[in-house]
Amino acid sequence: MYKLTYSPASPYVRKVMLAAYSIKINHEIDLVSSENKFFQDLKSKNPLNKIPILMKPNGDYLFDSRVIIDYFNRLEGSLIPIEGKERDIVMTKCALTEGIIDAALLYVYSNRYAGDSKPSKIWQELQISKIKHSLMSLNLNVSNWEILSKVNASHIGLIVALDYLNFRNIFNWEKDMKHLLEWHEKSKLVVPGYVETLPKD
Ligand SMILES: N[C@@H](CCC(=O)N[C@@H](CS)C(=O)NCC(=O)O)C(=O)O
Repeated sequence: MYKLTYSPASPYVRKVMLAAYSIKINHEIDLVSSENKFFQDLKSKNPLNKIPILMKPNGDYLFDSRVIIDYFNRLEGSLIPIEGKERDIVMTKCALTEGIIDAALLYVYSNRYAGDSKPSKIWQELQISKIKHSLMSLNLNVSNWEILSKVNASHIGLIVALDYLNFRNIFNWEKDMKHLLEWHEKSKLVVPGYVETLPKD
């Protein structure tokens, strides 16, 4: 069995889990949550002290979510094209969705780690503007994101990013982004593990 550091709210963990569902290895993964005594041990494998970390059955471990998904792709091959222009396109799309998730998390952390001060409005607005610009661009180009045969890593990234924005009430994109909303409504029906991995506190 694989072991995966787990938090039900983490968008990066969700990406990994959706990738695992997609290549049908979700049943081979033991989710190690923070109550488990093995959690800190596993987490300490990453000096950055971040999750997710995946431990393979042979004891090797991998982080971060991008590296884990790349590893899954080598097991099965449908998540990221192996080479050529198609690979560049999917990787670039992944980078965009990753950037949205990163900005959303930086926004959440600006509140969570403000201590006794007020969170920086400038910082928060900067993150929101990155999210907003990205979603506006996606709303215009979402026809290029259609899930044709199999779900790939960029579809997973976008689904996770949109759900995380809703989950943390960061930015109400559904109101103005009609095409993106249609994509989301349609895509969530075909992404394996979508409901099982919805974020929760
Ligand atoms: N680039 C990393 C980001 C991972 C990340 O930031 N995880 C969050 C949880 S959602 C975390 O561990 N945060 C704790 C921290 O930043 O100290 C990935 O793709 O896995």
